[in-house]
Amino acid sequence: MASPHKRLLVTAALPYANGYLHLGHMAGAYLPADLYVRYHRLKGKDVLFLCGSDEHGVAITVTGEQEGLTPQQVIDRYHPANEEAFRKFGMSFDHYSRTSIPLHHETTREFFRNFSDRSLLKEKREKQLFCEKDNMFLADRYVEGTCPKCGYDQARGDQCENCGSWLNQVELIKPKCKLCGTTPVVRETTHLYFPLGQFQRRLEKYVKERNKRDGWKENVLRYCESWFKAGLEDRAVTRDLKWGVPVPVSGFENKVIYVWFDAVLGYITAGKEWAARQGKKEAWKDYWQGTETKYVAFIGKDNVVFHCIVFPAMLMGWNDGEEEQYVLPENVPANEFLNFEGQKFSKSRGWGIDLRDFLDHFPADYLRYALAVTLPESRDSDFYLKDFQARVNNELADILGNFVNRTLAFTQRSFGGVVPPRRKIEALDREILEILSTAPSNVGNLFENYRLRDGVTEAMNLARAANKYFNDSEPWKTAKSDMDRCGTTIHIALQLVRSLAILFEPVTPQISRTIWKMLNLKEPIGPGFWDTAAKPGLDEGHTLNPPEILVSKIEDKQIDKILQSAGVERSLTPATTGIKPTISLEDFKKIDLRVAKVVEAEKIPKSSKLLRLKVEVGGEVRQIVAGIAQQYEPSWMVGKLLVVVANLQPVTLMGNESRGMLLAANADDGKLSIVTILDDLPPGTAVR
Ligand code: B3M
Ligand code: ZN
Repeated sequence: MASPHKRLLVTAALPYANGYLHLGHMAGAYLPADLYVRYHRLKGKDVLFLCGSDEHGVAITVTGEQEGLTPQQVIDRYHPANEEAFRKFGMSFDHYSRTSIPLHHETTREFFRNFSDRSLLKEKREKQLFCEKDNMFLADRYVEGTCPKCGYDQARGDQCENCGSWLNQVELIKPKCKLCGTTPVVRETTHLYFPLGQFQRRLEKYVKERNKRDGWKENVLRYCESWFKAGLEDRAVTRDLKWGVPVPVSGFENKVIYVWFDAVLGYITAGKEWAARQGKKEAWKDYWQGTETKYVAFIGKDNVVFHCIVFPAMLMGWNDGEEEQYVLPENVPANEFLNFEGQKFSKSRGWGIDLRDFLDHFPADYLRYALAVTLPESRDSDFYLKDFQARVNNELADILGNFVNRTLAFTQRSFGGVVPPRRKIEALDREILEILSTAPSNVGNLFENYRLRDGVTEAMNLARAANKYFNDSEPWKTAKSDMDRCGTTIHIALQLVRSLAILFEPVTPQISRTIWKMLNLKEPIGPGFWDTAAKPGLDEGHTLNPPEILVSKIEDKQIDKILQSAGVERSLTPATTGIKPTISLEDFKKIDLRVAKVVEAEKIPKSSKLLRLKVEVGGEVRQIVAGIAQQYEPSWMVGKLLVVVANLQPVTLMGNESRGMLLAANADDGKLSIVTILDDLPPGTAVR
């Protein structure tokens, strides 16, 4: 669909400057944003692409405490490192800013003051968690506990990473101070609150409208719906912390503004800083305040509430009182998570690979391609190094690289490196030219609809078709019998090479540049080039440069080396995808599996999935909550002998404590079967 907007503003979530970027980050927000932007630039759109480091909040101060650094030292270590890693990865930001700069403090304070002056902020005295040992209020990540919504036991004071809930810290079950591990007490403190509830109706309308116009992703809509359903509440936007933007309201001078309030405004600051550096101080307004702008915010799924609800509400709040009108996101394409070798990326557990390390081993384009075709667009996806190797070797090298190299080598050998003339066209030629003529719009439509993964796959399909054309045309044979025919084949193959360079530019910009150099084309691939890929664009008689290898295959030993540096024993092959890395016998022995006899079973009210079971395990009856209500009748369960993990940390599910977990087989299609014991063994018997 052709968009009526003249300008495109694209932002990608501001990563915290408290650690190095890993591959999960790249697949979440950054690569998708870059694909989208590069495509639109080639379409000739006027694009501004902004990002920067998020340098406030407890994410920074906790890291400082862990690494023995001041907050300033933390951000001065990670901001430049991440900016550099992004550059190496090929992110085409127009500007990469940071939120610790004075300009950003000004932007944030301006919004805050505006809201305060217009009485949008309410002062409230409320209960907060206070650590008596550390003598401080435990803002945000200073406290961890069990999520009241999903039972995840490492939820933070403000947010549960597992279910995406935005939490009020006093709701946390079994809260613990992150610094000393003790249980905090509840004390009262005064904060300023932003009246989110006041905006609910307008926000619902906003999401509905934009979804209708620009097709929001299912996962994002689902998150929004659930928050609307729960009802939006006032939220504190100040914190009892030292690190952050000081609150510009009297009586609150010794508090700072909540990090999420300032972080989303960081996008605006990035625009201002970009404009200043261009020497056109006001130019940011063309994008941020123009009615002709389409604004798209790329993020990971854990940031949805802040971008679909909090940020739009803040912008509405501003727009209500000011003449300068900010654009609201037209779409917020959020990706799910990427796992590494079957497990979640985790900084604290040291699981995953830093982008920097990866780029020391392999060219960025290899990674960009492999990530692009496994983007977690609608559900979590997995990154396996063996899979990465296979994607590079079997697709990037064997399909794209091979087609380009064989075509160019053939031209050198048989036509002295000069584009031969196109003579009579035959059915095979007509067919491939037909495919070529629709490829840019096919790929483009997918990109425009945020189906970036499919778009890249579609571009590779053109390379596949091109190889088939080469094979079927057999130019090595016609070179001996019919030079005109052979020349026509090579002429068309060279056109395909040129088009492929353009269609791959968003995903593998360096490879495209190399192809362009080999084609000896002077004007670099740039604005407006996309649509030219539908048609031949190389003239007969044009002289090419000698070919060079485009993509080299990755050897097993290269994969082994990076696996070692990542601490992974062996990568899982795509065929065994899903099998987790090897564990030791010791590790396995930690799990206490026991036979358990069901003595009672009942449905949990209001839950379609959960059953509450009372099971006997070696002289003790305990409660276990299991997600098997759709498959098993409670009455049928009674008397069955199950296998349970008896020493699993208890969790609370919908208010019901579950002490242990029963084993069940889960098939991909949702089918499920509990594991039962066939013979009559006493409850409590060990299972090994
Ligand atoms: N820094 C959270 C994160 O890195 C946060 C994003 C800010 S976007 C304005 O996941
Ligand atoms: Zn949760």
